[in-house]
Amino acid sequence: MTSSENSAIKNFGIFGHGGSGKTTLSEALLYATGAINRMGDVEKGNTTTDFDQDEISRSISINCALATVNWDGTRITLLDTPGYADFVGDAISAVRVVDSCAFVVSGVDGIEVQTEIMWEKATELGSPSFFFISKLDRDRAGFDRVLDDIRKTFGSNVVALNIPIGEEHDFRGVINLLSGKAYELEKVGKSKEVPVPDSLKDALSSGRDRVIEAVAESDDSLLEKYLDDVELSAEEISAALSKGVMNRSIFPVLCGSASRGTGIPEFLDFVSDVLPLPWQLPDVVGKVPGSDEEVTLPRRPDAPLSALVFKTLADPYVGKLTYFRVFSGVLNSDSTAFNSTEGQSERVGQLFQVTGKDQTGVPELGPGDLGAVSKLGHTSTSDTLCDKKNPVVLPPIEYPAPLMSLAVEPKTKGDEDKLSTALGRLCEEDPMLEVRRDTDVHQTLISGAGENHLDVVVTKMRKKFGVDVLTAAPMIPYKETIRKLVEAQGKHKKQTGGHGQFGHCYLRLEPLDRGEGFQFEVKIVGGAIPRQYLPGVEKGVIAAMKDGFVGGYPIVDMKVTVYDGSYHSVDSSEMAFKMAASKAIRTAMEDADPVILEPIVNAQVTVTDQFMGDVIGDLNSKRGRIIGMTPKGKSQLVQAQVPLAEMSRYSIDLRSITGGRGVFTMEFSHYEEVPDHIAQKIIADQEREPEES
Ligand SMILES: Nc1nc2c(ncn2[C@@H]2O[C@H](COP(=O)(O)OP(=O)(O)OP(=O)(O)O)[C@@H](O)[C@H]2O)c(=O)[nH]1
Ligand SMILES: [Mg+2]
Repeated sequence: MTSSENSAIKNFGIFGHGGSGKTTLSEALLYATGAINRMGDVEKGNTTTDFDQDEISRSISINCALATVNWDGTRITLLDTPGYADFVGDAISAVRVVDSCAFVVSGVDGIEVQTEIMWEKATELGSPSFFFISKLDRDRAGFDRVLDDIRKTFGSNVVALNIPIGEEHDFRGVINLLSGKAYELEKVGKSKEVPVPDSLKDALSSGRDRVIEAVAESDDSLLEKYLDDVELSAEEISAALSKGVMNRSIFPVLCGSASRGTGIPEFLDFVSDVLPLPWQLPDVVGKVPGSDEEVTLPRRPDAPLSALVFKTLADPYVGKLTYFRVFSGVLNSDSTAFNSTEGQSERVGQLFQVTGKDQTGVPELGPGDLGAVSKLGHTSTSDTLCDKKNPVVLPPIEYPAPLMSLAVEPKTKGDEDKLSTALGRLCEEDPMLEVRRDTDVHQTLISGAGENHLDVVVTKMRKKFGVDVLTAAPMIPYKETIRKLVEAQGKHKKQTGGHGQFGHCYLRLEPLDRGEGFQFEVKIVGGAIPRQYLPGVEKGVIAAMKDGFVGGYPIVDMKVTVYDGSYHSVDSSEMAFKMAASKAIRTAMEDADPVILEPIVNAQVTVTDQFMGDVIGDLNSKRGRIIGMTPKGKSQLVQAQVPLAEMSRYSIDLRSITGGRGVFTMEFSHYEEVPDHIAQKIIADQEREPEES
């Protein structure tokens, strides 16, 4: 293997909605190139790129997975990505590190949300993109209908390069519109040339006209010839097609059936003939570490190294495996690299080319290569590896904020350390997972993209790290406060044989503004309470405030003044004053008009106009206050303040209102009083729920 510019290297990622057929397409491509000698099936759990146990048991992709194959002298690396929204993190990593994007669209279901979401990412990055209409062998599959759908959604420069021969169960091959040749499936992944069926001759000629028109339009010199009715040569067309794909003025459409293998050799021909080579793409742009100065690097082997880590597998037995893509320069096995994100040198051992779970040792990886290395000490996902003498940091991968949280605790007492080790490892390999300790409610919270994501995390903790956990909805950190100035006294007096106990104080409680916390003031005159007992008073106040009054939530935003009291020269102690102060607080609370406070979040919801009304209606029903609506591209950004308690399942609600087309973020804003009827419900729920979940 070599990274010279003379050898053809191509890479692309496969994106699309959940279940559109990406993994089956990957498998068919592997089979057709001879990389595997038996075609696996997602449902049987034996495909190359869905090798993880959780993927096998759920029959969906959860991780992005690599495969490197050879076709017609071109080394092709493909990256199969997950399509379900809960696992979008790995698709977002993948789109950053591939040169081109293949979008798989089901020939039955057409364009679905996740395809649009990933299309936007590819557009932001300027990645050459094309489509594969899959599952054409299925009942109710319709090539023309779906092609139309793609054109309507993504624009008029979407052009079919292949059209199908036959429909549904009779679907048997494709016609290449440019060569005008027809191919039928001979056996899986292998086709033979056949005469163009008479019934498709018109479609071939009009389809071909369309391609040539699109190609001519993408190139000024060709357009002139075209308008002058000069016939364009095959070479001119093919060169202009490649250029048009590279600069995103043409989005080709291919088609087939991955499970039967139809259209697969034609797909591979397209990849090796049309997609850009890594060094044809614009230079990589990064920054000098710790500065805003830009660095540009040509995507060539003789340039300084730049590579981006896009995935980390933290296997408790095999150790850590780091997946990266080389953009410029060459990384050699048994060398060193500089992690410019962390400012640490890394010893690099054996480099691997990866296909599914199999690794093949290689001496080097160069521009356009995606591979892996094990046992890096300081490197995590999104880090840049480079040459220490020419340091550069590539822009980090940006993941969406987590949308849903769960509280977790180990089933077995004493497993707390094991739990935190497992969560630490899982965070290393999963950029969409966040873990934090909520000290208000004493819970460990895991946050992720949705229910299924968190379910996979919990399953991994059990199967990979041997920690069984109990999960619960996160507790809402309610607080309490008072609304009236009150005064009260508390006396603690006990005569038990010898030494007695005596403490006595008068306290004044005053409400403070939201967020002001707790203030304590001493206004004792004439030594009514000797100085050494005052810390006892403050401790008693703090202890009683922690215990709460209405619902057992900590009392906040209150000023307490101790202004009088009495003592006993023998029986008084700090402890006795502590007891007295706690008692005074409890008595005072009775009359202080106490109330429960709840956290309010700022929520930002981005949706298209059609869902605005429903989203706002739903936020209103959640006791939300809409505070703004701003246009944001084709969508609207709705800003609202909503009680956190109403938002715990918002990712699910928003998904069902918008069919997955809405996104949201939220962060804590402030505390507000809970309305009476809600407060009663909080207290009732609390009484019903046992302590342990
Ligand atoms: N008939 C037919 N079924 C297909 C074809 N491609 C995929 N399928 C089936 O469609 C289902 C989903 O296929 P996958 O390849 O797992 O789809 P995916 O896009 O990888 O799904 P995620 O990775 O989970 O997003 C499986 O049951 C496949 O067997 C096809 O060309 N024809
Ligand atoms: Mg898949």
